[in-house]
Amino acid sequence: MKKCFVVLLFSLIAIFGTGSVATAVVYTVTNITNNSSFLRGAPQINDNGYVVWYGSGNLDPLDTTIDSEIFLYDGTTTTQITNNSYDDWYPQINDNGYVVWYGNDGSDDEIFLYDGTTTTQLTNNSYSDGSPQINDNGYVVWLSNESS
Ligand SMILES: [Ca+2]
Ligand SMILES: [Ca+2]
Ligand SMILES: [Ca+2]
Repeated sequence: MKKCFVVLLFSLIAIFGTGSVATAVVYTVTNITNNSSFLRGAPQINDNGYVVWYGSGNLDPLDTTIDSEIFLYDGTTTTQITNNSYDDWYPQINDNGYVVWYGNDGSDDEIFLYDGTTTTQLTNNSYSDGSPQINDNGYVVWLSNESS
């Protein structure tokens, strides 16, 4: 058995090592957004194909008073996670579908967490919080500026 494995391994190395096997790469392009909003960006994707980004719920490209919201695409459906009158920015998603981002509470930025059902505000202070990251165990890190 061990012998067979070794033979197979070397065979694979021989095949791929020489680059003699032509492989056809097939791409499928899916257009997740289809609107005229100028305010959208920072898409992130997890290992399950879920995508998050920030964008505007207001589709008027000339309206500069609009604020940004957080969107989640699960491979089939797009869900707007936030719906408020303040800016929400730069979401990050882990492989469990948890999303973190920072948003303004009216005076400064705070960190928010969406667990697939509920949104929880992780910070509540008077200084700036931003750049959150979440790992697959649910740990969140972010940058705080207590002097701002
Ligand atoms: Ca918003
Ligand atoms: Ca804050
Ligand atoms: Ca605050």
